[in-house]
Amino acid sequence: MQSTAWYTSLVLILLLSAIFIFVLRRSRDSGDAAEVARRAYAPRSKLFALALAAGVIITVVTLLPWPHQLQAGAGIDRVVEATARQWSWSLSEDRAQVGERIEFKVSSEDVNHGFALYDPDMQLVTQIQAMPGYINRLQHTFEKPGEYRILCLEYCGLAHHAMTASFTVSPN
Ligand SMILES: [Cu+2]
Repeated sequence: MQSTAWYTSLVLILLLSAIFIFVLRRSRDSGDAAEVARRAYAPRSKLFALALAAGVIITVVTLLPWPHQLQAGAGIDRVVEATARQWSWSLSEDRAQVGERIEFKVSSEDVNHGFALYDPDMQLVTQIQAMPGYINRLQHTFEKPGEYRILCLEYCGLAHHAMTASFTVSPN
């Protein structure tokens, strides 16, 4: 993506430079400054309309896949409230099905904790901060069934290591 943007910029810079040099050369050839200006400015309104149309089209096309819909809660199949406290998790639900879009609403009753979701192989899948006074939303779609673990990922006191819960994902 970055190399595409880089090459596109490079091509546009070269094109602009060529136009600039072309106009500069033309203005030297002719002594009539008004005529040169007229010829140079004539394509401007067309170019402006073209740039405007391109701008609108590019904006619409690139904004469509943004996750605004998801942030507004659309497309969520199941909401799980996950509340942290020293030193345990309380989950409003502890199971889901493969393919469901889950939204974890994560909060804390006391200090900062870390809500970390591990798959059955104990690989970190996703995580978010659990903070008192805030509800942090974490969306995830489980792709494989099994017994997932929720661990605290933020040191929160003596029994931090014991702060675990399980979350079961069944095949659909
Ligand atoms: Cu902790």
